[in-house]
Amino acid sequence: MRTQVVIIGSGPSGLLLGQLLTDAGIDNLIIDRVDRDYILGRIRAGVLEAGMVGLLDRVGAGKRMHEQGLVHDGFDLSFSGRRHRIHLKALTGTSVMVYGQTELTRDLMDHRVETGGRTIYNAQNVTPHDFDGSNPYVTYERDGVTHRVDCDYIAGCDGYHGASRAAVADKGLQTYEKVYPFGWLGILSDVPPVHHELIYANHARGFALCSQRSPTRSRYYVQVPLSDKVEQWSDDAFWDELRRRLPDDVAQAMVTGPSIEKSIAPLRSFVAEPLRFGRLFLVGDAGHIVPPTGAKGLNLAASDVFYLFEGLRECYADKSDAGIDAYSARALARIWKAERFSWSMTMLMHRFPDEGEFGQKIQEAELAYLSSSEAAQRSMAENYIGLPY
Ligand code: FAS
Ligand code: PHB
Repeated sequence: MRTQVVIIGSGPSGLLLGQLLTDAGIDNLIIDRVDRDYILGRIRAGVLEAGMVGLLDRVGAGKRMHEQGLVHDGFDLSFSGRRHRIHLKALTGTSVMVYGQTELTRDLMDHRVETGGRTIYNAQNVTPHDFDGSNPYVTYERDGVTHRVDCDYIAGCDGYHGASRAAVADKGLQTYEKVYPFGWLGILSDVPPVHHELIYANHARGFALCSQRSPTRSRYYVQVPLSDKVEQWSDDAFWDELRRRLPDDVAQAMVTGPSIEKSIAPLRSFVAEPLRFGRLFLVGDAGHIVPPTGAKGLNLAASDVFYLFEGLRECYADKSDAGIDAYSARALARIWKAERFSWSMTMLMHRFPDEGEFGQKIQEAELAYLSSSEAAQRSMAENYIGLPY
């Protein structure tokens, strides 16, 4: 089999890139190791920057997002028993869209089928080959048969644990990492959100986040020790701990209910450099990870895809490699700014046991300063809505 671009991974990165390529008349094939239902069963991100919204509209997969998504003009910071709203729209002129990654992925999958895109699911041992040369190819096994796909370029959109970054680990890859001493215990429940916007809570007991998926479906998180197992947490224990970390008015207004999903995600900051190795490119989580505190993970995947697509389009349309030559540096410039913001939000909002009471007081002082300084709020707002591509 031959195609122009093989995309490894059918998550948001792979699907968005695949659709942009299809729309530009560039043949592509997506290969994933699991199937559609497994991918859609993973509950992940919830906040979309305008850049991601614009790309979904550009590829014609934004209809349901506009029908069901929630436009948010701000979010609350909760600390020292009070709340302060960060007025995103008033401070930057831009809002964010609250629309679950699961639904965004579903929309892109459905649109890919409607537009004739090809996806191979349940492919084992997907392996990129000869990407240092001009005739790369990818092999995979399925139903006991080994398949080979020859191509011009390979996009590694296979996430943090994928095969793409592993294939270049000994080819001069440099990695930068910070692992945080806690995780996020997340719950999805069909109860109305406690507030019409998100609430990020700093509390001596630990961080909490009130998010949502719709007017009838809520997404909540509490910081937990890395040693915790999700089985240790009953729904009641979760709700009790969440309410302890919120201001009284919010805790009293909280509507609780049974969890329809409950999981613990570890937090890390991670960047791989460079993001290009010959004709193989690392995209999205394959190249970087951010703690979800800044809602940047999914949105960084969008800007990577934008830069890589522009480069590949130039290769085919203008016979120019300028765009793919610039991809890594261009993407990393935006990635590191998002890594910084996600790190700073995580350091500001979470409890670090080693920092003691002094650390908690410093965080509360910084939040009190932030709530009194329009300049500081504008800085937080412009990073949260997403820096320019
Ligand atoms: P993905 O990991 O989404 O997709 C990679 C795809 O590649 C998967 O379908 C996988 O099956 C496939 N794959 C992997 N290895 C393969 C192989 N060897 N061969 C073939 N296919 C392979 N971001 C936020 O902004 N907010 C959040 O709250 C948030 N929560 C998260 C919670 C968790 C538990 C995780 C893991 C991530 C979270 N993220 C969050 C980040 C997340 O949304 C990512 O940024 C987003 O999924 C990135 O998309 P992709 O780059 O497509 O990678
Ligand atoms: C979510 O709704 O899952 C969510 C929202 C904002 C974040 C992280 C996660 O910063």
